[in-house]
Amino acid sequence: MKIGIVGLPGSGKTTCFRILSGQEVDHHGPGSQAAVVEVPDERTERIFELCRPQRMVQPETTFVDLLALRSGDGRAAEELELVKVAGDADGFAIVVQCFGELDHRGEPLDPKSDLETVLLEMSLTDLAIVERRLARLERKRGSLETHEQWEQKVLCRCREVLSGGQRLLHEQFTLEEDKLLRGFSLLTMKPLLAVFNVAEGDLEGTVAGESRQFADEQGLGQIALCAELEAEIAQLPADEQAEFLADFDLDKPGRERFIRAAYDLLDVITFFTVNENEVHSWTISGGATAPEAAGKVHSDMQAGFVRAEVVPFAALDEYGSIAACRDAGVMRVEGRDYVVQDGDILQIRFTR
Ligand SMILES: Nc1nc2c(ncn2[C@@H]2O[C@H](COP(=O)(O)OP(=O)(O)OP(=O)(O)O)[C@@H](O)[C@H]2O)c(=O)[nH]1
Ligand SMILES: [Mg+2]
Repeated sequence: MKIGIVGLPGSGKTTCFRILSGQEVDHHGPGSQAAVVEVPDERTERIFELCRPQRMVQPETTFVDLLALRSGDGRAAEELELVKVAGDADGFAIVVQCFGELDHRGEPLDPKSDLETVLLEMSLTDLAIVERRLARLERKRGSLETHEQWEQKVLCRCREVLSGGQRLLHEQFTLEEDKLLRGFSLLTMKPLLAVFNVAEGDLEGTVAGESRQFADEQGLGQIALCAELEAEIAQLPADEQAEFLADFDLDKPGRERFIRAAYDLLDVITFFTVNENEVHSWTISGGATAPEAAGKVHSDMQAGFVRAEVVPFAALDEYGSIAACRDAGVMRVEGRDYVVQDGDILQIRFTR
């Protein structure tokens, strides 16, 4: 999974990246940087404890600290950079400045307008991509093949949506159209998480008020956190971290809340496999079937899928071992159509 971090200059992108990656970075120059982050799942540790395999593998997510989006001048180069690095992202986190009095231009803080600007910039970036392609097709007018005529129609529809400042995510496309558009790595086809970066004294995000409502209306996921405070807490030894979090009435570190929100946004669920060697936790899109989950582990397992033996995490937690679950009759045998549930422990049976 890959999430791009975007936002206006000085909104706190790099600070968020530091919380997520645990890396000490100073990122003001051109270019972007990525960190692969191991995503904590307490259940993996519990399974490890109960089943005692040799090792534990947690899923990973890549976060990319991208360039600041700027409106107007100088956009073209940044656009290209953004599409190049972020084209294959599964979603974006938009960091919105809600701390301090003034924004990066020295104007009074206006989170709603900042968020609008970022959304607009993303639509305009897509619009430029669509128009470039349309112009190329237009040049061939008269000699367009049937599939190009179809493409032209699809792109004209996109142009209409985008020039109205809307995103493509909420448009209904057929599978074929969707496949075509994916090839363009359009930014507005991906889900968005608004990260309201609030001041230490405003953890409820009152300053973000209007912009939160706007994010809701736009169908964005959202969280509020104080990036600077979280970054400081993240530097502390583990036992002191808990104390600090409690002091600020935060039940979980920002890193975990951020990642959780991103997973919810992307509709990602976690399933587990366990044998004597390892417990492995995997992420997959919500709605995926058992053979698709098997394919995550190994393509042979998907091709030769026979059945899955399923133990929900809660059952293992209660009965203490897979064998005990089987004896208690809480292990289920599921076929090809089974939709994997968050927390399932799967044993895939397959033929080679
Ligand atoms: N008070 C306060 N300051 C913050 C917070 N988050 C970030 N800052 C400060 O805001 C400044 C910009 O933060 P960065 O994380 O570098 O922002 P950025 O979006 O990466 O900035 P550019 O890459 O230059 O666009 C830094 O001086 C941070 O210390 C916050 O939650 N509260
Ligand atoms: Mg930065």
